[in-house]
Amino acid sequence: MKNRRAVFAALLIILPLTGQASPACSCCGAPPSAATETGHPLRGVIVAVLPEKSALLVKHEEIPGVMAAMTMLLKVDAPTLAAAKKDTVITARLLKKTDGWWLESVQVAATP
Ligand SMILES: [Cu+2]
Repeated sequence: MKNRRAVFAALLIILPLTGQASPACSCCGAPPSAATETGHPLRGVIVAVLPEKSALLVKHEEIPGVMAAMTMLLKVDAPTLAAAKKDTVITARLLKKTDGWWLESVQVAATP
């Protein structure tokens, strides 16, 4: 039953992928704390704007208790996406939703 084994192997590969269809951080597998309801303050730089994913690639600073500094995809709403520009330093609220990590209240940060 070589064929059956191949199908099983394929499922093993596909299932974890569909389980995180949204681009959550690999290091952020920890269950969200109650604090994620209101989100965590985030500061970072927009590395890329990805309209096809409704997301921004953001290089963010450490968020204590949530995740280390990293570059990751963060979903945003359409107006935020339209206004976003590469290389902009932003502050925002980071929220864990069922479909992944979102940024809300995105604002251009004052750069020193
Ligand atoms: Cu992250």
